Amino acid sequence: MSQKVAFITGVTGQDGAYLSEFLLKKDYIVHGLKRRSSLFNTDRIDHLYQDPHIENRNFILHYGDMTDSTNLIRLIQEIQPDEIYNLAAMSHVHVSFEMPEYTANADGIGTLRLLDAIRLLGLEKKTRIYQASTSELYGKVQEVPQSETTPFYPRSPYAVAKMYAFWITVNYREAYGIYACNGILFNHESPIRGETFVTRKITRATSRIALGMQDKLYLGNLDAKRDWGHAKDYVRMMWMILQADEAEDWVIATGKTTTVRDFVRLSFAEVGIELEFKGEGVDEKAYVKSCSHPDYQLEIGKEVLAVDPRYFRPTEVELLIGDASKANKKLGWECQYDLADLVKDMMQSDLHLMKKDQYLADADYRTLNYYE
Ligand code: NDP
Ligand code: GDR
Repeated sequence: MSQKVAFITGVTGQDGAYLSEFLLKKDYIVHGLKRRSSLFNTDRIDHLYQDPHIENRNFILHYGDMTDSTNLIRLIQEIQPDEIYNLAAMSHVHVSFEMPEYTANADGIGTLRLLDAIRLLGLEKKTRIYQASTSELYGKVQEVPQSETTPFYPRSPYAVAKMYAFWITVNYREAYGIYACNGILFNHESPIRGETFVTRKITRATSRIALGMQDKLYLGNLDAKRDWGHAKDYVRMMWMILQADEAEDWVIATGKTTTVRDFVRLSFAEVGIELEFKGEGVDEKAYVKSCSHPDYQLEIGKEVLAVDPRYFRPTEVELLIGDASKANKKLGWECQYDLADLVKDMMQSDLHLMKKDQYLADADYRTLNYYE
């Protein structure tokens, strides 16, 4: 049988990197869409890089952008993919309030551009497409846990753009018979999660604080609750969704929810530091209560966390908890990582990275000190 061909948009992102690894292991030829940038932006996939001068490569990158139809049509014509995974997006909820029009264009209309390219090129029967939909669609709480039948109530320009993408995917499936599916994925994290999402911001800062490289962590809403899984479990499900007999929409989640505050507690616990939270709302702070790890000794009573309202969102999603029983039953999908495994994995990786940073700083090399 000939090798399957996949086209991944957003290949340089967290999920794009894990999905590329996963598909290459399954002997796919993987094509990825990357944006032109003034600096290298392929850190997460550099280990998969293949010299363009060698023949028969199975990992091939192309320049492009979700806002450029001609580019997408040409690439899909050239690649003739069996499967498209549309992971590209301006994916930061808070930033989408600053860039609503661009977010609508890339995340909403970008999806239409891909679907319409399939139709225009007559690939309706050949090419299957996965759309990266999101638990942000549920927004304001209507029902818990949230499943495929829970109504949507988006609460950000990002979620509204993703709602257009969700429905245009359903529409092209129904109107043109394209095998097009939405994976409604709840938050999933990993050691290569973008540094400005809350989990990674916390594990990076916890590592730096434990190593004496940073005094304090500033966060926004500590009460928000998220259903956090590991990205490695979730990319496996993206593939399973496109192998199912019928094109459908699927919720992927762990079924457990945790506050941002408890994620902070768990991260500090990984370096043996117990925290005490005091105060409420914008006045809430966290202090070191005890240190049990010989390598990470901070002053007892030291303030290590404060709330900064700049991280509050104009409209917030307070509670997400998913019901993935359809995927569990029909596709046999199950998580291999729980929250404790996830926090451990992220903390181990960030401690290692921050120690490297510290080493470079001690040797008088300039280090990047930006932590939003
Ligand atoms: P990331 O932010 O890590 O990656 C996003 C990717 O999209 C990057 O490769 C980025 O490129 C690329 N991208 C952004 N804008 C454009 C554009 N205009 N044209 C082409 N490429 C673009 O996201 P994740 O990997 O975490 O998420 C993958 C997808 O899944 C996203 O669509 C996200 O909205 C969605 N999702 C994510 C969840 C999560 O918890 N991680 C949960 C549910 C849905 P560059 O590297 O150059 O910035
Ligand atoms: P989210 O992820 O908005 O759920 O979107 P994020 O990690 O940004 O926020 C989660 C919750 O933490 C609260 N929070 C903070 N968030 C950030 N980024 N920075 C802070 O300092 C901070 N303090 C508190 C937020 O208010 C929020 O309630 C992610 C993205 O990956 C989307 O692309 C994806 O669709 C959804 O997950 C599912």
